[in-house]
Amino acid sequence: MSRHSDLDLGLVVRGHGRHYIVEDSEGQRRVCHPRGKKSDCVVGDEVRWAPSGSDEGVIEAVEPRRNLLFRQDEWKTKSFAANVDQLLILVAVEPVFSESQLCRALIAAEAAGIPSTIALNKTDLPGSEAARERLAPYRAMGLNMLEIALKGEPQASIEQLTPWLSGKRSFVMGPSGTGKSTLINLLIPDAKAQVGDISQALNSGRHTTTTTQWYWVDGERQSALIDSPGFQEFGVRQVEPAQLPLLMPDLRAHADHCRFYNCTHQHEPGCGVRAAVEAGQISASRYRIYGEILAELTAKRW
Ligand SMILES: Nc1nc2c(ncn2[C@@H]2O[C@H](COP(=O)(O)OP(=O)(O)OP(=O)(O)O)[C@@H](O)[C@H]2O)c(=O)[nH]1
Ligand SMILES: [Mg+2]
Ligand SMILES: [Zn+2]
Repeated sequence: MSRHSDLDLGLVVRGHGRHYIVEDSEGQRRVCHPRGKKSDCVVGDEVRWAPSGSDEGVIEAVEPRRNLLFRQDEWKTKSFAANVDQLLILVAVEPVFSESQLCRALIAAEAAGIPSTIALNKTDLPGSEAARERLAPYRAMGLNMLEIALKGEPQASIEQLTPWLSGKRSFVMGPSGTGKSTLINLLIPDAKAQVGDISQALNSGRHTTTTTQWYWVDGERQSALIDSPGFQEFGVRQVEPAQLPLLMPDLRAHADHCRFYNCTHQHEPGCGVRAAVEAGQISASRYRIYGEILAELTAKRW
């Protein structure tokens, strides 16, 4: 038994720089400070905590994690959340999403062992057809895909999402302005997550999300949604170069057919992946993005 196993278990529901909001087993939330200098908990962590002062607490230990979703850029690692059941990657018809970022989010989730769903939001806007076409390779890969429109008449979208969210802890991720906080507010009426108004000029009074935050969907605290700030950069430097094709299901399906067991699918003769690209079984854009990420992972750092 660990030294702290007599302490209460709490759930980290929000991080604020050096302190955290921890929810106890009764659902009460309080500010907690990590013991010592290291503050390496993330939203979703189970922690052992002890009361301090009248209404605060001290985090004494972080319980072992089931999984950890993070990105690793060139110089820093950014943890998103721990112990989540599934990832909802929200993209939108507008702003037009970067396919490279979408691929990277999927790779990070696959590396963490977390299943993903892609939802295309704002299908009420013109341009839906083009967005749908760009997502065709992901549908063909067998990913769970949803199409939603959260503004105006969102009822049909909510009905589509609800069974999928039920009983699960879902992390909602995606570029800025895709509707993550809008979704949270629709499913959790008292969430009051701030929603950005895209009609205003960039950076002038836009209410975009700045911290990752945990919301319970139901009173029994079985289903949770985790809102997160939109990202721009998305490094996957935690991945070994040889692992990369194995984290991309469409490439993985053809990697067994390569002549060389250590094929990088770049220039080698008899490459099953390149043959599949030429045959139209792997999308040209996914293959290009694979090459770009591989170059990043193998580049020398000076
Ligand atoms: N037309 C249309 N607009 C939408 C839809 N869903 C959300 N929006 C609008 O998109 C804008 C951005 O929505 P948010 O929910 O703040 O986006 P977010 O993903 O939380 O953005 P960040 O917090 O910056 O990451 C707001 O003006 C919403 O009203 C939709 O289905 N259709
Ligand atoms: Mg937001
Ligand atoms: Zn190959």
